Amino acid sequence: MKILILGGDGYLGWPTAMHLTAHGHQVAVVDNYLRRSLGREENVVPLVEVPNLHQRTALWESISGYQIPAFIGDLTKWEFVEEVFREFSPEAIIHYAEQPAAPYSMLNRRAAMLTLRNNLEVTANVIFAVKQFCPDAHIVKLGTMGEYGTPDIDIEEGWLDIEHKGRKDRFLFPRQASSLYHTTKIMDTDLLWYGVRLWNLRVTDLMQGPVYGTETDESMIDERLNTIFNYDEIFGTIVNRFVTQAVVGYPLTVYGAGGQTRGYLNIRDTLQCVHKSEQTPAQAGELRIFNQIMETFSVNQLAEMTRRVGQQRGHVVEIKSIENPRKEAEEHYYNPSYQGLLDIGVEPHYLTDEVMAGMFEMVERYRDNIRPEVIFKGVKWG
Ligand code: USQ
Repeated sequence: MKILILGGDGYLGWPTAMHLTAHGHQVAVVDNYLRRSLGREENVVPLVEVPNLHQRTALWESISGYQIPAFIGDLTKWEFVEEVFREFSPEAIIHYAEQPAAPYSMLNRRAAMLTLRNNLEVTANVIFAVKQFCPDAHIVKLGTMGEYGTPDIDIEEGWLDIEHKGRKDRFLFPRQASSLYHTTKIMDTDLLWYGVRLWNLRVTDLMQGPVYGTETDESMIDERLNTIFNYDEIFGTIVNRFVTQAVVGYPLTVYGAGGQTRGYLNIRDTLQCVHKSEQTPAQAGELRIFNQIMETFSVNQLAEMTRRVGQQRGHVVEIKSIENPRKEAEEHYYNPSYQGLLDIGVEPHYLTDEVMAGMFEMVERYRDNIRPEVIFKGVKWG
């Protein structure tokens, strides 16, 4: 298959590109380095600097023999989108090309507008490009579990059957995000649903939870192939952050009561989920939605686990509840379904003490790079 990966320089995009070529696909990547430049503007850097996309693809080719053409440009610009789709003619598109951080979207009005514009314009351009250049191509889009929020009922996989005044119909599951980033993902889902209804597009929308880790089969070949690992408040996700905090002796930043429960997954499972989705595509005229998580944890459970594993490795780990900078429920019901991806063959990797110890090992190697001042900035939702 010819697969175009949008956002191919990111935390998930680059490992996906290597993984899919290693599984026999012809892959091209597109990126405008937005995430890198926003990080520089906010004065945060990943734990380890990674090579640029041209250097990464050249390195991967020299090691594996697989070529990955890289298009550098901005997918909000239609001329560039046209050029990429004309030149590569994809059969599947994996769309990660978005501003990915909830805290970034809540920094200020400018960051909020950048997130709204970038995410919605890229998604709309992808829909128009598929309609015009490759209407049979399968779009695999990365959404988020945060689209659902934390409702007081079970969360279904994307859809809800409703009976109202004696009649029944099926609707998108109600969505209510907490950050503006998560709100753009809701709007993306709506745009995709529109493209599916109007133009018969085939779409899989993956409602992904927070991802942890960096290690994949391909990155293990050479550490220069590693993906970015952020531990700062803006771009870092909780498990990656807690492990880094434990290594540097920074008290684990539990926001508020710590009962916030989310579905989590190993980065290896992101690759599996995307790969399996692409292998069993949605039908023309179908918006297929999967909840992309493998297990659930509360913030307190993750903090306890980090302390346990950290102490076993000789770190002194303190847990500290701090005032929650976000506006979110700190104790709530949470019961999402997540069967669909298992049904198409995904085999979960769970967050065990051993897996977390592997993350500690990597972070300990780069301990001297950790900058404690970026761990907490206090970006407020209010
Ligand atoms: N949290 C803490 N302490 C911290 C960091 C986070 O208590 O130091 C809490 C947050 O308040 C939240 C939970 O941990 O309740 C998860 O936060 P996160 O920063 O790991 O994840 P989030 O901001 O929700 O966003 C991340 C990814 C995003 C993805 C989303 C999936 O950055 O791209 O869409 O996870 S989900 O959370 O299911 O919406």
